[in-house]
Amino acid sequence: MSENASSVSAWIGLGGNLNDPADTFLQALDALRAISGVTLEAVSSLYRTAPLGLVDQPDFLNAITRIRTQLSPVELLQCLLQIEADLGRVRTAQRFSPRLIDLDLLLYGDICVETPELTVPHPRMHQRRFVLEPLAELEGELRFPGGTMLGEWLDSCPAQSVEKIGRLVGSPEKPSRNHTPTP
Ligand code: A4P
Ligand code: MG
Repeated sequence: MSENASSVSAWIGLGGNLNDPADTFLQALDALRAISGVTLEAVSSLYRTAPLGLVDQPDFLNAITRIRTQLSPVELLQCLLQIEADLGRVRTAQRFSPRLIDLDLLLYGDICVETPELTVPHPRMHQRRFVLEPLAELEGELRFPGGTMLGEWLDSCPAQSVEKIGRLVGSPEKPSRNHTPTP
């Protein structure tokens, strides 16, 4: 963690379509909460979503979480990649392929980052209902760096099947392992 860093709100997308993604998400949230310099503030519902990019694969589950963090964007990315690895994610050469868990850094305050290892805001988030709909659930009036409102992006986002299937957690600070979908 950077010394004397002040905290920033950041949004992280969770996605997966192998094994039991909801349980893997709970493990990922546990791992995030365990990081010094990260506080979980909110977690969206769980969504079942049609695959984008490579369509011939199982449906995904998706969710998002808002954290406050004192980590820098790159430090946070390194933590996300480490959590993915610890949870058993194996990267294949094929892009958009099925995965146990994908943790994307969607937004980091109002900051834009453009480096070989990290682009923030996530460069494809505005084209993805599986990201924008959970974001709208938690913060419908969200404004992105550059000034675009979330609602504007949702209005121009391509159609995609995105179904809210239940709550992932009971509270941001202590996720419940009972993730049975609720109406
Ligand atoms: N990277 C750069 N910027 C970021 C960022 N903001 N957040 C780099 C996270 N990583 C970022 O990621 C490859 C590299 O991207 C990382 O090492 C990091 O340095 P990856 O997770 O290995 O690759 P990937 O996820 O297979 O590719 P990519 O392009 O990140 O895919 P996306 O955009 O994440 O899309 N359909 C549904 N319904 N739901 C999904 O969750 N996900 C994808 C993957 C496709 N279709 C989907 C879903
Ligand atoms: Mg990714």
